[in-house]
This record gives sequence, C-alpha cells and structure tokens, in this order.
Amino acid sequence: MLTAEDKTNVKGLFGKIGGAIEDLGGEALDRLFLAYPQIQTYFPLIDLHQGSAQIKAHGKKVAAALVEACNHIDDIAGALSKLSDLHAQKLRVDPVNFKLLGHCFLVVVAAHHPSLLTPEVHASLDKFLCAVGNVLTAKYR
Ligand code: HEG
Repeated sequence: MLTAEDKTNVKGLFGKIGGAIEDLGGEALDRLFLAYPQIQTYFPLIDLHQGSAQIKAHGKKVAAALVEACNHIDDIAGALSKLSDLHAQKLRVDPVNFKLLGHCFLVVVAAHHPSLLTPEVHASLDKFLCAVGNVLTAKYR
C-alpha cells in the first residue's frame, strides 16, 4: 500500500527527473539484459546490445508507462489496464522479472540522481515499482 507520503515522494522524484526518465528507462533495460541474461529470451526480435537504438526505444516506452502510473498513482491498475492484459495474458512474463527490472531502475536512478534518492524516497520508489509490477502480473488467471 502506498501511503500519502510515498505518493508525494514518487511524484516529487519524477517531477525532478523530468524528461530524462526516458534515458533512465533504456539504461535500466541495458542493466537488466546484462545482469540477468535469461530475460533476453523474452525479446527475440530486439537488438539487445548495450545502448542499441531498439533498447533505447523500448526504454522510452517503459518510462512513459511509469510516468503514466505516477500521474494516476491512485489508480495504477486502471491506468495500466491494457499493459496488464499484454504482460499477463499475451507476453506471460514470469513475475520475478518485474522485481529485477524494478531493481535495475532503482539502481539507475541512484547512479544518476544520488542526492534525490534519500532513504525515504528510495523506499517509496521501491514500493511504487512493486505496485506497478503487481498490476502488470495481476491478470494471469
Ligand atoms: Mg514490458 C512491451 C512496459 C516490464 C517484457 N512493456 C512493453 C510495452 C510497455 C511496457 C509500455 C510496449 C507495449 C506496446 O507496445 O503496446 N514493461 C513495461 C513496464 C514494466 C515492464 C512499465 C515494468 C515496470 N516487460 C517487463 C518485464 C519484461 C517485459 C519485466 C520481461 C522480462 N514488455 C516485454 C516484452 C514486450 C513489452 C517482451 C514486447 C516487446 C516488443 O514489442 O517487442
């Protein structure tokens, strides 16, 4: 459950990161594919070399979805409903992978914005990413 303080923290963080979040999405994916190579099997059609144009493009989409979730933080399930259908029913991504991507995203935020990621914001961002992952894996049955 995201508290009112978590929501404020996440909105504040996203506001400060601004448009740069698109690049963070791509970097998080670079780390995901390098650190956890088994995940590559979900993306047979993408050029998975670090920094590739396709990873950047996909990172933008992931980042946009995170921004959408942040903008509708009181109804993440509603905001990401179509994406939830896609991931759970079509792509059938093993839920553990959302924790790995969330972790990579958190690391990238820490690397680029160390001063923004206070322990409180860290905890709130972690909870937010977890909430997004839960929504994207909620429709398996
Ligand atoms: Mg997913 C497509 C967002 C985790 C595998 N993902 C997409 C798309 C978005 C998105 C916005 C594009 C949808 C479209 O084109 O209509 N993904 C998204 C978020 C998160 C996430 C916000 C978690 C924070 N995705 C995720 C994970 C995996 C995965 C953990 C697998 C390990 N996503 C995946 C695949 C596709 C998408 C295989 C299709 C890629 C393609 O079109 O080639």
